[in-house]
Amino acid sequence: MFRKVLIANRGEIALRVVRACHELGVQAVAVYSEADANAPHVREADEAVLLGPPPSSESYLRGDALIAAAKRTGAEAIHPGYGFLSEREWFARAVRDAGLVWVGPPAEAIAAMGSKTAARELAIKAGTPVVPGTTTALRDAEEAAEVAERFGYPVLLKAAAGGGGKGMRVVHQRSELAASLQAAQREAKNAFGDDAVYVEKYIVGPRHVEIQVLGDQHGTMLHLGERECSIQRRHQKMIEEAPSVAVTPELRARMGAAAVAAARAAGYTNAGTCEFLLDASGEFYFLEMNTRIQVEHPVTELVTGIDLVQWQLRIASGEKLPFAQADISPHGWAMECRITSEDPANGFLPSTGRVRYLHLPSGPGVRWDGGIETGSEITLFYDPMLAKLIVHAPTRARAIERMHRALLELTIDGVDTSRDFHLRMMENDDFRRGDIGIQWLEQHLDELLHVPPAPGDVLRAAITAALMAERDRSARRGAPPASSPGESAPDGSTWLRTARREALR
Ligand code: MV4
Repeated sequence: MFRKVLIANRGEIALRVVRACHELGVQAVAVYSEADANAPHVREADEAVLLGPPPSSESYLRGDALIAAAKRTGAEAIHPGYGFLSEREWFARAVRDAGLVWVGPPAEAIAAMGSKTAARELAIKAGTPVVPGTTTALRDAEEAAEVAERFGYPVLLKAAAGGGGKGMRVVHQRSELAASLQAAQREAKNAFGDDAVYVEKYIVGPRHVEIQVLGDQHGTMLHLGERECSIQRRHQKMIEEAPSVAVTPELRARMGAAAVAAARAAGYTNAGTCEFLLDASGEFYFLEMNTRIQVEHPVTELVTGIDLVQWQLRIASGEKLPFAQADISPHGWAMECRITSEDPANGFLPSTGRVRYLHLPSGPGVRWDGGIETGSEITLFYDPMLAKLIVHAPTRARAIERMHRALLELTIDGVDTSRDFHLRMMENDDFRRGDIGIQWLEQHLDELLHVPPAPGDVLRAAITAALMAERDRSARRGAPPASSPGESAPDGSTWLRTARREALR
């Protein structure tokens, strides 16, 4: 195992990697920008190196500074986390060329999966089902029309260099094709510097189900089952769970084998994820491979009992996986809510400010992977995800109840967050039935959004809550209650429960 590892990231994932390092007896070197000098990931690490000013381009994206910091501190390996430089082939290569170990897949595997058309070709060769479509760039609208005719409308135009939804255009009929192709090519050129666009059959109303894979450098490649990630908005996932209500053990085995085959074909090692669309008839189609540890990895950890970040480090240091596919079976149900500094009631507008007070949920089956604390300054420099609240329970229904309970315990004062949105999700009938697809959230946003109470209502509720808290406080002192209204908090009043807890603090 390494003696020292540099973590080229910030926030909750940097802290997650620090923890894995410490459990393995490895020293952790943090890096930070001027905005993060007091961040928890810096404090929890064994040492830390300042990269530069707050903008990512001058700090966390500076490959040269990261490699120099690793060299200077004597770190033997770099863990990139997710985002930032985690999927840049050039950085994985530069780390290797500097004589350091990259805690991730080989640069060649990142490159192979980086082009969506190359990834499709690879998957096809491996026998992994892909969405019907082409694997080469369209020459013109004539060719696009020919292909569309062959697969039938609607079709989806996609950027070859894309991913994450940029440069995509749905086309419903021939007459729209030429204009949509032009628009997609322009968008692709702007976003990726490459105007290559190809065409796929458009799958209507599918789920997003992804398979976690884990491979060592000795030829073992396993899958760790699926995550259901359909609750997303504008390609930002909000809730993930494992397993998926739509996946039977038989389907899991087939999707798992398909993911393992694609990963093997790419020469993949370490942790990775194959994204699939799963349609209503149970057909699944490979979309792309994420060549990094993902935000939602904890739900897989909770149902499999396998520490993915520890295994990333073990695999990178040359260890062999000691378990086989037959040893892996999901137990119970795990669910994750992404707690972001966005105001759902305001179109998910990013919110900034200082975290004035933070009360974290705990108790049975609750895990908090966070990167904030009381006093943290939330800026617009970085991703709005503050933390992940993750629960594990025997069944999906109990996981939802547990998540609801944990969300009620959570208080974040000072910035607007997605917490209330998640409470409404846990109460939603479609969600509780598992009756959801990738379009569900955007179609149901209005009914989920918190309607702000009238100003008078807020004042009345605050006075009532304060009086009830005062009564409780008097009771604790053994004094007679100030008044004896005899009433208790209305059933399930989160307002009163929170006010009471805060007043008694
Ligand atoms: C699709 C699709 C429907 N049909 N491809 C979105 C981002 C990129 N990973 C691929 N995406 C999609 N590809 C075909 N042929 C629908 C999506 C899609 C989507 C996929 C996964 C999760 C969320 C999504 C939201 C909108 C569209």
